[in-house]
Amino acid sequence: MTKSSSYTPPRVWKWEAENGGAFASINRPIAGPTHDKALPVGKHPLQLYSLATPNGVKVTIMLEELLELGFTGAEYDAWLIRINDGDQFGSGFVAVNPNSKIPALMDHSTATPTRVFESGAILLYLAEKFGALLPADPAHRAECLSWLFWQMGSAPYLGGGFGHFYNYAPEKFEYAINRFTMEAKRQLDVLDRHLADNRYMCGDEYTIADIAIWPWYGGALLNRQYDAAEFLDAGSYTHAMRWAKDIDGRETVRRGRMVNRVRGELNEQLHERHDASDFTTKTQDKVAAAG
Ligand SMILES: N[C@@H](CCC(=O)N[C@@H](CS)C(=O)NCC(=O)O)C(=O)O
Repeated sequence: MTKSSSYTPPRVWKWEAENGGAFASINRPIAGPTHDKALPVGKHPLQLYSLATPNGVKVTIMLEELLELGFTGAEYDAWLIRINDGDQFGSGFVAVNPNSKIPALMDHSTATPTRVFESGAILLYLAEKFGALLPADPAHRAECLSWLFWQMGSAPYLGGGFGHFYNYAPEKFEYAINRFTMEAKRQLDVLDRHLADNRYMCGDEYTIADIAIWPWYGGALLNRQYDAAEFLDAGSYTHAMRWAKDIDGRETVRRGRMVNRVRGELNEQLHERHDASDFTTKTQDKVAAAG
């Protein structure tokens, strides 16, 4: 047991100061825009406003998968939203997502433009729009949606719970790390047991369930998040690891991970994507070389 904190909560909490930690400067207890700023609109029907976090790359992987399958209507412009600079609080962004979080999508191919926010809703919207990556028969569709919504409910414990306290919090709180490590490992075991009998989350078919789950849980297993693979004993989840590596080998995933990425190797960063050729001509190393 860790010793109890000396902090006694006041009767009514007040927003007085940043509370420390990696994202302290953008955390606010109120919603709504902080400034006026219109969003740019490009030439394609789909306009994505995002950043290459696990929630963001779900959508860019989905769009790259759809394009690879030949759905030209899935062409998109991807605009960079720098959440550490507060771009998500601009009036234009808040009009697309009142929750001020990436990813957010506008579909201009509909009679009046359609806004979609929440990564799970965006995946489902795109799967239904193009009739792809979501099984058609009711039983498989139910299984796929069950895992999609499992991800939406589970990942906040991995990211906001485990990742936050293991990596981002200003201090290492043993109670919080233990609590969320317990849950993160339980979730990895859920995946591992399921993937022992299934190639993908919904059997033999690669679907939006894989696209939703992989960036979070594949990312943790492949040590791309929180530098915690050893701490979580990632190698012991052999079936989930096999699945994580399998999906990591997809060319569509490689491309999807590059879009709106602002960290890591320059040749893996494509800050904005407006055309398929941008992957070879406009990565950040080429931008830097061009001066
Ligand atoms: N449930 C949402 C979560 C989105 C989310 O948390 N986005 C983060 C980045 S991964 C964000 O935009 N954070 C900015 C902020 O909290 O101000 C989804 O799946 O779309």
